[in-house]
Amino acid sequence: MECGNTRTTRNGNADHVNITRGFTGRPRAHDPGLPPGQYDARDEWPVLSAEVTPDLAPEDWTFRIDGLVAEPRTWDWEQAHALPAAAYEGDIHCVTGWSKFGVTFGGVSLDAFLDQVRPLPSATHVVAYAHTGYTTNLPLADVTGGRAWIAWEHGGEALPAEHGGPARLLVPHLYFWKSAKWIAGLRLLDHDEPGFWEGNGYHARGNPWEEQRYSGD
Ligand SMILES: Nc1nc2c(c(=O)[nH]1)N[C@H]1C(S)=C(S)[C@@H](COP(=O)(O)O)O[C@H]1N2
Ligand SMILES: [Mo]
Repeated sequence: MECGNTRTTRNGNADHVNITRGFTGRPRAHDPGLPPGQYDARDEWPVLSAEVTPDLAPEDWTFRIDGLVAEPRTWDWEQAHALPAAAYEGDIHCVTGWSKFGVTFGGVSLDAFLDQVRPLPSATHVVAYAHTGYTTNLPLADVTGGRAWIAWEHGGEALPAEHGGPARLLVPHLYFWKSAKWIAGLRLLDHDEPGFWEGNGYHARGNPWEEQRYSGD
């Protein structure tokens, strides 16, 4: 976690950092911004989907939060966009090895949604689920405090469908499989419940700085 904070500070200077890296030709594997075992994908942004990309129009997109909350609720596209806009500029890390520096996403902080449903004190974990059925579990603490977003823009453009558009979950301090594409909702629970990859041997939390790739790491 201390590494995550260091990165956040550096992220304010992402352009400078990238230029410096290019001029010095520093070996990518030694870049202190890269979590262990990761490489810099530079201009590549691989698509990793267990499902076929759904044909989901913004008018058909909804986002729901239920489970251990005082007031379960569903937002449509317009209602979600009425919440305060929030952006992320920083890095993302896929468990298959690629990382990207200085990516920008736009959307709304998950805190803004959670404030409206008011999580109960008993809530400790969430299962995020997609409109396609993909699921992933996270500690509630990992999606609060300004560290998680519902994102519908990338680089100032609408998020492409193959990358989760109209909207995806973004939890960039954890491995990117936690950032469910085509996000449909969060269910708040009083226990941890493995999602799709976690049920197939991947780590329950997935902190890239501690290289939590597989269960037991
Ligand atoms: N719905 C859904 N979300 C998903 C996935 C998926 O297969 N389905 N793959 C995860 C994984 S393993 C990664 S690395 C990222 C990939 O996002 P990208 O395709 O935009 O790079 O999405 C995550 N979210
Ligand atoms: Mo991934």
